[in-house]
Amino acid sequence: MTALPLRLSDEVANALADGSPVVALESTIITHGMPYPRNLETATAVEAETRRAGATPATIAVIDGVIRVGLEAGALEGLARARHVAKLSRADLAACIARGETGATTVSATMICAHLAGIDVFATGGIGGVHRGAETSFDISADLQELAQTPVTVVAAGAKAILDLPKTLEYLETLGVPVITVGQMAFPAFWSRDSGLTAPLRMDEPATIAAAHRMRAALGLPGGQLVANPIPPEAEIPAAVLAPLIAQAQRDAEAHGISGKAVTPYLLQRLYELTQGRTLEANIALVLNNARLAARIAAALAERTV
Ligand code: PSU
Ligand code: MN
Repeated sequence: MTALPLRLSDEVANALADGSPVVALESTIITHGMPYPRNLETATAVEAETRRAGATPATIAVIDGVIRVGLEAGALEGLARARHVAKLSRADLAACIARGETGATTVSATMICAHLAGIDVFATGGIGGVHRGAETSFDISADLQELAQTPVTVVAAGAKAILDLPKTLEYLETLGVPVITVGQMAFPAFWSRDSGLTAPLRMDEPATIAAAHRMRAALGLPGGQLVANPIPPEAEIPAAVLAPLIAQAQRDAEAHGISGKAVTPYLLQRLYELTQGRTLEANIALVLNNARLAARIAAALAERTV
């Protein structure tokens, strides 16, 4: 049998052995979602925020063919500074490991690795989804299928607003993925609090979200949950401000023939330029907010006494 190259940091291994709360964090947001050095500052701040909120952070990446769960400062900095790091989803994970290579994990690959390590809760910025024009491009993020298969509760500020959000919600419904908003019925749109769409479920208490997570397992249902946590009001960029800029970024992507894995990083970078950096500030605020909520959900899951 092939040995599983999975290495937990001492801190994460101890927390899991104790049954204390652990929150998984992804690495593609560091390598492909934000520019250096803000990416490194953000990754460090998200880990600190997770600790402050009472959970152990476990940032996940593949380094030299080993799945690392919990990165020490040097490894985090190496990833943040590196250029042309591979972006790993479910499809790429085994090949990267087998070749002894390094790659950043997207939501889908992070869910797989978190589950292998025994971590139930994961915080990110915004999940991938159905892209605009998917009816011709067929561009649908592997994140959605992963939510249908892997039992990890993912806290995000909705799906990224560069996507086709109505189609993303339809697709999640088809796949049987619970979409749960917190504090409001409106499905949030990443940099904005309200997408104009109503979410199928609302749960304001971390304990309820934790109970629903356990109940899926008890029912024998595969897959996780998407917890859609709106960006804090003071950090949001109104959807009306962003709409024309997202359309512009979309046109630019088409004009430059951007496709495949490059689409999301290109659109995020283009919106950063078109908003003079405002989207990055909002992205940082929403990730911190998601880490806080994820820590509370992980704490509620860890509280079980029997
Ligand atoms: N959240 C962010 N920024 C990001 C991402 C999430 O705030 O860059 C990453 C995640 O890794 C997610 C990926 O899985 O974007 C989606 O990529 P794609 O659309 O190619 O599936
Ligand atoms: Mn894609």
